[in-house]
Amino acid sequence: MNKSSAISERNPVRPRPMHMRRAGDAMPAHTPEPLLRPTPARPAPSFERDVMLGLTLRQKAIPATWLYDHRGSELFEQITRLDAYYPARNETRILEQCAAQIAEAAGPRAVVIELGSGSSRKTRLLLAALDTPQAYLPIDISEQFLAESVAELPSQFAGLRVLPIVADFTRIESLPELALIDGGACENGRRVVFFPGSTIGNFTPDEAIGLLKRVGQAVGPDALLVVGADTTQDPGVLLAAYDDRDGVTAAFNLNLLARINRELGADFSPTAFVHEARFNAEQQRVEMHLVSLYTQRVTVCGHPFQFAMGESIHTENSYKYSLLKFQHLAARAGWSHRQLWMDGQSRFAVHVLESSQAGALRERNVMIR
Ligand code: AVJ
Repeated sequence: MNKSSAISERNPVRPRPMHMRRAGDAMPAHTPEPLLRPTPARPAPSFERDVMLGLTLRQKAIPATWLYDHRGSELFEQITRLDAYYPARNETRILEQCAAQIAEAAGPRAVVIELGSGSSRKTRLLLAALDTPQAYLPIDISEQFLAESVAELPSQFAGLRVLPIVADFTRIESLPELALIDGGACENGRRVVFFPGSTIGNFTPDEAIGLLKRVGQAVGPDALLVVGADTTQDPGVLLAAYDDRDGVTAAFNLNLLARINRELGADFSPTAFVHEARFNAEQQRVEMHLVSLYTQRVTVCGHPFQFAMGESIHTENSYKYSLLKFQHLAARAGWSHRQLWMDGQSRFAVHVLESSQAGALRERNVMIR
């Protein structure tokens, strides 16, 4: 089943495209609601602070979130179309096969919340399979990329409320927007948290447990969590995926230096650093680094930072979880196994979890203003 047929089967009546509309035609009933911006209750994470602090560490390191400015989001989108980048392809295949069963588990009138929605491409598979989904809340850190990505959704899914939220989803516990979906609580079905792409792998296992706990508290009991996790351990496959021959991943990683130069007035030379992907077998993770080709000094926000030849800035971790290891981690965060799918190459897993019984006693943690 291809995406477009899935979409048109579910929504046989589509509004006429813009260019075919006549003056006087009514606007489509649903357009995405305005982007919800950080409120004072949610202090913006600081790029400057993270970079300045990260460059003073013994192993220099910058949190991976900062890779995703508009250009970074575009480059990542290009990565997902590379032959070597199996996670996106394999996960899409899984979702094509299992979306109907996830939809059955979710039931009618679901509210879909996506963590780090990016292009929202995979979400369309889920939305198309769901029985009259009520609302979609994509959370992403890149404002413009988010706006572009969801612009067409309301016309493709009639009756779907689209509420894009510009935020760092790791702070989900302080998203007052979640309270908005309680407006029509009685008509809403289950909350389905969609967390594809193995983004969970960007966190250390302890951070991942903390995040999944906070997600559970934010969405309340009886929610479903659909999460994609890369299970691959073969260094050959991994290194080809994270250091592609076309240099797209290298450009994605190096874009961080261009962003620091632009936004923090730094003088990184883009040719003085190279992208490197390493498989850390002990930690079962792929690491991305930017390696200094020679001894050099770089100025960021007026402060000098020294680099030895071969010294690196660690820019990303991508943990790879066996099925059992991931289920164990999720259980420690209060989520129990419900469904599980893998692709034919056994490289990628889509786990469907539900808030475990104990979770039903947990308090809802939403702010109501
Ligand atoms: C979007 C974080 C899941 O770790 O595979 C792709 C990012 N980095 N190639 C991943 C990424 C290098 C990707 N995630």
